[in-house]
Amino acid sequence: RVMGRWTVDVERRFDREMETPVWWDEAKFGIFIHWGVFSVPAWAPTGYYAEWYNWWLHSPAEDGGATQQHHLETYGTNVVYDDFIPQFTASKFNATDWIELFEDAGAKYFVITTKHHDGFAIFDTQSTTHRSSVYLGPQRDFVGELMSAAANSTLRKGTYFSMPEWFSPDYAAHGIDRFPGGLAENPFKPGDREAYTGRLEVGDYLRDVQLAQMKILAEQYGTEIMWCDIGGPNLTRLFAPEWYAQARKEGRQVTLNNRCGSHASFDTPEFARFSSIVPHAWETSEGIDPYSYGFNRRTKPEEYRSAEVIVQTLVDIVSKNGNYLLNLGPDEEGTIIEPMRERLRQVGEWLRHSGECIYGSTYSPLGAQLGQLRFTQPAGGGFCILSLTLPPPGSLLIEGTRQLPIREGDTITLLGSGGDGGPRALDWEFVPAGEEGEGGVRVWYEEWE
Ligand code: FUL
Repeated sequence: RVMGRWTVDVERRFDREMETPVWWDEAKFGIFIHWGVFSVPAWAPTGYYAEWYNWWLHSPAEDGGATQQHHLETYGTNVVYDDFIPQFTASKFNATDWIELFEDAGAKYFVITTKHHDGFAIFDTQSTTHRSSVYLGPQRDFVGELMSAAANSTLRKGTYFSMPEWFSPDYAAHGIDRFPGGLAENPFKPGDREAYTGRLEVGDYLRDVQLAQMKILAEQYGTEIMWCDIGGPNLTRLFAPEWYAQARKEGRQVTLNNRCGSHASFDTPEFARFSSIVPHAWETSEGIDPYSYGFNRRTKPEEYRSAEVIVQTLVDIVSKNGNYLLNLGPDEEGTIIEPMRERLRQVGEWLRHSGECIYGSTYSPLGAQLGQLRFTQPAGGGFCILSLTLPPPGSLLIEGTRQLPIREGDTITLLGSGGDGGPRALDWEFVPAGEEGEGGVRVWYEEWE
């Protein structure tokens, strides 16, 4: 961290319909949770999302028939997706434990799947439908439990919400029959489509299910991020202005992503990130499992992103003005398995000593990167140099004196390497252009900790 005299205000947001809240801009790191009935089979071929289980089951052309084959071998023809509902026991779910884990990881917010494309909700859907964990299976309101536990924490609360219900006849009534293949071609017992367990009579899917549920999440669960998924027919134009107005009245700042259909305030690249600074608000989401959001028993824990890779990704994203929403897939009992926890705690350790270069920072007018180095501008002034790789012990030459706003007398510290885990002051010197290329600043240290 360089403490100098040089700080420039950067314009963080423009060209969105709505601005993101200040707390969201400052938060940088969030935890995404994909959890639901798909956590029971928890299976997909490598490279495919496990939370799409029911989709692949009925779309053999898309995954080479792998899911159908797995299903027939494991469960036979007599088990359909809704038969998994009773096995979604959540018997080990402990909201406080999850919240503590997210805090230990250094996350500042979370977003949980309140209802995925399978239409099975884990909050109280009241009279919109009873296809929910409150009325079926464990008969518990998991979103409610998590929101209550979060109330005693520093975390901001977000709700993932699928705009469509792929297999719902009510959604199909909008002319989008997303049940591929049709029943006749299914090798399974008939009735999984017709049953659509928990469905109630409603007049119109968009008004009586989709919009009504968004209002429930906003008004009764106090969500601060409405993280809609995949767009399609929607009534967000009716939902958003009211929600924003109400939040403003209550002195709260809320936000809605670009998948709700209108009133977007941030972009959501998926398993992807921008390679240069993008000044409007954006957030990358991806799994700790490198192929899936939902828990996939096939993925070996060694394949999970390591703490090192997670920190590198976070640093890279933040240097380009993004947020990082790292996803975990708990199992059907509500357990977040130890290999995931371990990695999260390690990420938290790094953030505890170097978080000042992340939280509340902005991208740097120096540009985002120089080789393996990334730059951010912390709220307290000066700037941060973050190396994605461990430089050899001895010294590090930061090239390009012309761009580097370092002056004689400025202080450079190595965060997390002092005796008490705090910063340690380092010697540094200017290197003139010449033998060592264009010159720059050489920072000395004995060894990396
Ligand atoms: C996608 C969904 O289809 C995935 O299952 C996942 O929820 C991701 C965040 O958004 O579009």
